[in-house]
Amino acid sequence: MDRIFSGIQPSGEIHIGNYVGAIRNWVQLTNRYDCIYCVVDYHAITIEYDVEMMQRRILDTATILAACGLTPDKCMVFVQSHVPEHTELAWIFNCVTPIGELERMTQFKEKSKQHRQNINMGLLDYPVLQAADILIYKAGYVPVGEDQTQHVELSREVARKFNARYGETFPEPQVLLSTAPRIAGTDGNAKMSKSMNNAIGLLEPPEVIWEKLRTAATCEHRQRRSDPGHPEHCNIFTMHTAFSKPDQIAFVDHNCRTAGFGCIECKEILHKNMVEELSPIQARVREMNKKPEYIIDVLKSGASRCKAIAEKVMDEVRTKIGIKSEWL
Ligand code: AQP
Repeated sequence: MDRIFSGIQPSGEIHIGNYVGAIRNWVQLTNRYDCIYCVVDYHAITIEYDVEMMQRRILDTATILAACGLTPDKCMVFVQSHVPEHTELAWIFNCVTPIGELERMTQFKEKSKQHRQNINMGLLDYPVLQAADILIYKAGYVPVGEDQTQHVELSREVARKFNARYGETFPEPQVLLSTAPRIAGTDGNAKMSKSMNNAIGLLEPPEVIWEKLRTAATCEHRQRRSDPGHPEHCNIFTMHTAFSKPDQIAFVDHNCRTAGFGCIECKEILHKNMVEELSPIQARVREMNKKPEYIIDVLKSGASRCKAIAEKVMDEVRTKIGIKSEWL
């Protein structure tokens, strides 16, 4: 079976962009692939973070993954720092990655603007660690949101450079996009992000979700109720495509274009569908939180299964680059 790898940062509250752009797709893929999913804590320390909160965030993120259906019978889930081979391989990849390739990464440029006080080496090197995350398992496919496609392309470049220098070792991983690869924030423009005040949290109660949807930006051409809208320019419509059934999407599309209903009615339908999908996940999270040892066991077993794979690949890499000491 082909292998899949993907990761999520414990950098804040998981939001519906993470869910429809990545996690929901991850669950579906477990039927067809050997899947490895990771809580990437070393990535999350590239920006300012609350040290006291980190362990809580890691466990909360893993709990959400399990509540969404990513359980050990279907896939491996673990914490990045529990398998140190990731960072070891990243160092080796640093030595084949041109700095210029990293400097042109869109995420690096954006995060450098967002975190002017803390433009650290980790921020620049982020995609190299990501390449190591993927390639330490020789994963062929990486299901991510649209924002991460450039980084996966860089992983391919890193694999090519390593293979050219040291001999065929790594596959060139391919991106797998979900059907909703980019959800904009409630402001309607920027990508919905944990670190921006524009996200709808996966665990938020219905009334909080409604308040965020009610005030969320819609198609700018629709100033009055009688103005026909353009669903293709409306983030609420994008959310419908992620949460509503095909007949409802067609209904919404028609009524928006013909001014058949107002944005509030459109948002009410979305809210109902969103809450219907998120409620069972929220209930499972509440159940899992009553037995925290379950998630700890999931992460421990995930790490030990992944470490076994990663150790073998590192052994091969050390041999290929000439640093394996037989006398040790
Ligand atoms: N708005 C989004 N729409 C679709 N997919 C998204 N993803 C993130 N935001 C959206 C996808 O979710 C997966 C996990 O993301 P991540 O936690 O590794 O980092 P990120 O992309 O940087 O997510 P955030 O929420 O924007 O976090 P911060 O604010 O900490 O940087 C990835 O597959 C991502 O594509």
